[in-house]
Amino acid sequence: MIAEDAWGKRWSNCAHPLSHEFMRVATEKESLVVLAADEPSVGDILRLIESVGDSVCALKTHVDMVQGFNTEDWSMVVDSARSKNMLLFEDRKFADIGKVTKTQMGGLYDIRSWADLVTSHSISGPDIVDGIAAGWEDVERIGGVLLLAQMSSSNNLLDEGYTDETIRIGSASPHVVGYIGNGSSASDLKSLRSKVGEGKMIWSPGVSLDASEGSLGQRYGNPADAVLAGSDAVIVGSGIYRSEDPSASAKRYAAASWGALLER
Ligand code: S5P
Repeated sequence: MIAEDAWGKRWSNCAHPLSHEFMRVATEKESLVVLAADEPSVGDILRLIESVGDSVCALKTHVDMVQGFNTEDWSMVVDSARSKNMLLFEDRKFADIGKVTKTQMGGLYDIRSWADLVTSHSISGPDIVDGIAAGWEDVERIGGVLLLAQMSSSNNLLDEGYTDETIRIGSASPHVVGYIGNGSSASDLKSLRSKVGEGKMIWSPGVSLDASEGSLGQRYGNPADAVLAGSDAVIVGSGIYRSEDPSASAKRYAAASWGALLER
């Protein structure tokens, strides 16, 4: 199948090149899964990429949770993900003023040099997106921002007015690829999709095929329901890396999410 047929209106309306890159990879792998590789060791992340890379489209990292971080080890993660044709997605959840955020794209982790996508809060206003883009510009790379429009955690403070303002910021910026939506609630996702329209992606964490609740306030919904409600990617962490057979588990999430896209 070609990406354009699988994605329909989303393909023709999403302008950012990275959204097309994602849709192409997803079509090739028949998977809408983004792996949340929340492991604090480079060795564990590398083993995970090796075992599940063929059925996931992007590697989502929290680089600041890696113990004993160093650039050399990290370049192995980057190379390994690239060799498996995965996008690199740093879930940094930036939240500062624009100029500080620009500097934070560099620094110890040098996110600007390897990440294709990053997450950002919109709490500090629209300039944060320009700060992130300026970081990529400094190293002559193109990247995309996913703004947190909703969250999956219980009792979070992102109310509907906040979501609406976040979409307003995102719509006005060519650097915003899309939004993080609450994967634990199909109705939240439907409402988000109706506000966002076809021109941006929605990626959803808070999905599981087995659990309805995670630890420390995480909530889960069904990944196929999330896609049917309008989500374009399901972000899966513990459902894959904590399972006894991560490779088999990743394939289950891939099949559930891809099947739902075709149904949609
Ligand atoms: O609202 C959110 C936003 C994000 S990006 N809720 C989330 O859980 N996330 C991220 O998704 C979180 O940082 C983690 O890496 C992943 C979910 O992990 P899981 O183990 O619960 O699947």
